[in-house]
Amino acid sequence: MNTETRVGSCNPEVTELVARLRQGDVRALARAVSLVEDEAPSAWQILSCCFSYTGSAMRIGITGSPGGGKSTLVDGLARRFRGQQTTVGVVAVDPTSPYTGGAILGDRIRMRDHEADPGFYLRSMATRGSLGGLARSSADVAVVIEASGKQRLLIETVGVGQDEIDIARLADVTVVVLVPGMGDDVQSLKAGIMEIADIFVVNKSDRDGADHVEKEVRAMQSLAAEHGSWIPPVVRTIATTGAGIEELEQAVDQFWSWLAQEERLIARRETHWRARLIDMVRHELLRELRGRGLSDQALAKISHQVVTGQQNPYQLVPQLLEPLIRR
Ligand SMILES: Nc1nc2c(ncn2[C@@H]2O[C@H](COP(=O)(O)OP(=O)(O)OP(=O)(O)O)[C@@H](O)[C@H]2O)c(=O)[nH]1
Ligand SMILES: [Mg+2]
Repeated sequence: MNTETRVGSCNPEVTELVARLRQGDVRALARAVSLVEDEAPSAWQILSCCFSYTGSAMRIGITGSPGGGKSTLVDGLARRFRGQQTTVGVVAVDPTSPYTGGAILGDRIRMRDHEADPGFYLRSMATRGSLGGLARSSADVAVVIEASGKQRLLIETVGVGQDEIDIARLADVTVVVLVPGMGDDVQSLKAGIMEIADIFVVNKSDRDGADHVEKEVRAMQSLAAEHGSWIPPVVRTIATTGAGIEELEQAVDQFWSWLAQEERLIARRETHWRARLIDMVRHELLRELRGRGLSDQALAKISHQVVTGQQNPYQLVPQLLEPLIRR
């Protein structure tokens, strides 16, 4: 299929915007990302248009405790990749958290170096109130950034909630960042986050206790029932000096090679898409219903009626869906 026919299925404005971002126009890319993030009316078309250009980038998720040095590691990896002429996109999901504060500012200062580099693009995203909304919008933003031709995507999230774990799950390679001083806390980290690790990083290894954290991880691994044939390695880093970044890159490459075998990457992406497709359908259905008057206010009213016995939810839901079903 040639490029023109694929892009041609979108309206002229979107086609032009996507063509521009594909040619490396950073402003077009920033605009497309904003439209997608804001769920503007053209968002769907932009995504539909961009999707054809995705699938070949390596997506690396970096997650872990707040302030663990994730952004510094992302920066270090990005620099290495750029040094090899590999283009890089970063989606930094900022928790706008009470934990570290100023993280966005930190990211901006560090990333200023990359500003003039057309092979690098960073987007910081703030957490939204809507449940699951952040995972979806970061996945969508990643689609647009990848369509601009970035070969590697780094997705940073704080592994504090299910939402963030869902985001990390969108990656092909998930790096979980731990730090010394967590001690027995490794076990108390959200179980989910430990399970999604393909690679563990013990960052801030310049501090005491890196051994201890590594031991904790190993102990946990030996208890885990099923590993498959990949046992997540533990890489020690000092992100601020760059120590261990090369080893981290090697671990990422090794995992990527492992994924390429036996169609593991395809299987992994299929699992991700299964979850995303369900989420997309659910989201679109709800959006459709909201467009037909199911506002928050209406929802509150109906809920009240359900509680007071004036409405039967088992009759109501089919009624709500009825107009959406074409027979
Ligand atoms: N000593 C030491 N400090 C580090 C290291 N890596 C990062 N830091 C510092 O730790 C602080 C937090 O680093 P960030 O990279 O912003 O951490 P983060 O995980 O992205 O933080 P949030 O996004 O707010 O969760 C900064 O002051 C870094 O300079 C390290 O290896 N050793
Ligand atoms: Mg950060």
